[in-house]
This record gives sequence, structure tokens and C-alpha cells, in this order.
Amino acid sequence: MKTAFVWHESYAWHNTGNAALIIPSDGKSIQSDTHAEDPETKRRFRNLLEMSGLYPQLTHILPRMATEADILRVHSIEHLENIKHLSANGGGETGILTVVGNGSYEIAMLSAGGLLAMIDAIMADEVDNGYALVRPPGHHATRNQAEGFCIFCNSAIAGRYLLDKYDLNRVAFVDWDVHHGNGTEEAFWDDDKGLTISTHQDRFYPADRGFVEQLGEGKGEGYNINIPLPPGSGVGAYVKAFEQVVIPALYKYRPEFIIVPSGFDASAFDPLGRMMMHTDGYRQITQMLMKAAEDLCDGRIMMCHEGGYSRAYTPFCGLAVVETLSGIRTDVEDPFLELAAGMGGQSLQPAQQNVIDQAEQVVNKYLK
Ligand code: 9RB
Ligand code: ZN
Repeated sequence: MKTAFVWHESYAWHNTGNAALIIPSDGKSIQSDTHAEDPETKRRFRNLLEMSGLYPQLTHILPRMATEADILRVHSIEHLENIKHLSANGGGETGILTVVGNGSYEIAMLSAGGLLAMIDAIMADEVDNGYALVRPPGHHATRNQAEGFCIFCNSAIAGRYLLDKYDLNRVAFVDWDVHHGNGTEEAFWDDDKGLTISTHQDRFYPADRGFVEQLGEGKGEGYNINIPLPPGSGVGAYVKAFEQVVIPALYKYRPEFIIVPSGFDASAFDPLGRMMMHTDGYRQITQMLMKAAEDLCDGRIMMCHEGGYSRAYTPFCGLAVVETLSGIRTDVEDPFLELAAGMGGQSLQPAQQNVIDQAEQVVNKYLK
């Protein structure tokens, strides 16, 4: 399998400033630290690919900047201009909980454009699949504003590019980040050309979104599938959610391309998430998606990086996914796997099965 990889040093230069994890310092009781969404988790992921020996076996794709027209397929001109202006004038907080630093506009354009460059390589059959380690992340950004550390909705911009430039009719999104993919959901809310599926921690972020009952509207009704798993869900819940809901939905929808907003903040060691995924779990769900992609769309699947805040563990989760995509198993072992796999509650629990059953009903009712 020929697997593409996108990374650029400038992704690490997007400056989210200082915070205690996510809370800005106040100079009194909250001591300043690095922001959760700082470059280190991503750099360490890239570094582990290199240390494992996998890096030179990947096809490296140079990202390009998305054009304004690419961004405007998803976002309003007001949002784009606001980010451009802030970025050129010292930066600051904007939208909901998002920091724009000096030059973040250009970096956000390169982040979205990294996906577009990878799409071109996959569609030209130069590579089979790929992982785009882009930053800033995208899946919370909505039409009119930045949100949750996300400036432009990279996944949706990539989907719209496929529909427009490559004349596709069906793109599926499978978002396994621990947070709800509200930006991608909104971009295809009333459109059946995008099937948006999100597994996430129930009522986490955004806390008022991501319910099973939120189906999409108009032509998009039934083409949005939310699987809000209870906190504490582990590999048993994720594998079952994929077996019972995600994979059957894909076979019914028959996408021509699969995009995976991929965060590793559902891992057992994430400082924000309260889930228990581990590398073997990520290998399993990647394998399931690859099999569906193979059967449905010539194996065309692309992951785009979102969250994941454990500096120690995110790199191992990322390596596991890229190894699976490429079919190359390096000799690096996950030193945390035994600890994560041994945690209580890794097997499927009744409350988790209940949510999965509800989501399955949506698939059965709306997707033919
Ligand atoms: C809220 C705050 C957050 C916390 C975490 C994320 C993670 C995003 C991600 C986004 C926003 C603060 C709700 C601070 O990883 N996406 O994939 N917001 N946290 N204050 N308040 C009221
Ligand atoms: Zn996240």
C-alpha cells in the first residue's frame, strides 16, 4: 500500500499562546503553561514516525495553500476576512475559544491545502491512501466563525473540493475525535452529498451538540449520524459502534471517498477526553474503514488530524494508524498498551450498547 503523508514545519508555528491546558492564565491563581493545542503532540507524532523507520517509506506530499475560493465553499467571506485581518495585526482570540496568532491565516490555509494536495495525489492514483498531520485542526469551525481551536473546517473544505473539482457525488466523513465534529456536520447539514458520522464523548464539546436525534435536514435528513458514547467507553464500545453503525452506514451510502477527521483525544491517556481507546483499538477501526474503502471506493481514504493532547501517547496512536494504512508494521511496540488494555471497562457496556442501538435505528430508517 502506498501511503501519503503531509506535514510542514509551519504547522508547528501556529501559536495558540499560553494557558493552563485550556484555561488562560490570569496572573493570579492560574499558572501559565503551554496550551493543550500546542505543536508538541503533533511534532512528537512526526518524530516517532521517523524514529520507527516508517517515515522514509511514506510518500511525502508538500502541502500548498488553499485558495480563497476553496475556503469559501464552506465559510463566509466575513469569517475569512476576519481571520486574515487578525493574523496580520498581532492576532487574538476570535469566535469561540480560538486563538489566532501572527501568521495563523497563512498556516490555516496551508492546513486546509495540505488535504487538497493529498486528495490530488490520491485521485491521480499516485498513492493509495494517506494521513495528513495538519494544524490548526478544523472540525469545530463553522461557516461564520472559528471554534474550539479550529480556524477553517479542513475536512469539509476537502469534501467540497472533491465534490466540485472531481465531480464526485458522495463523500463520507467518519470523525473519531473525542469531540463532536460539529463543523463538518453543519457544512453538510442539508446535503446528502456528504454523509457525516461522528463518534464522540456524550455532551463533551460542544456540550449541546452531537445527539443521535440530530439527523440533518431537507435533502440531508438521515445523512448525519451521531454516536455519543458515554464517558468511559473503551475499545469494546468503539469496535461495536463501527461494526454495528459506521461500517453498515458506509456500505449503504457507497461513498466515493472517505475522509476521517482523526483525533487521538479518545485515548486512555488524554488529559481532556474521558475515553479509553488504545493503539490496538485504533488499528482495528482503521482496518475496518480500509476494508470498506477497498470494497466501495478503490481504497480511497484520507485521515486529517484533529485533536489528541497526550504528548506521550498521541504519537503511538498516530503510528498505529499510519502503520495500518501502509500495511507496514515497524518494530516499535506501544509501551502503554498493556496498561490501557488492562483498564476496567474496556469491554462493551450496556449503556454504550444502548446508544449504538439508537444510532443503528437512524441508519436503518434513512439509508437505503
Ligand atoms: C469551555 C472551555 C474547549 C475545550 C476543549 C476543546 C477541544 C477541542 C478538540 C475545545 C474547547 C473553556 C467550554 C476554556 O480537541 N477538538 O477536537 N473549551 N473549553 N471555557 N469554557 C466555557
Ligand atoms: Zn478533539
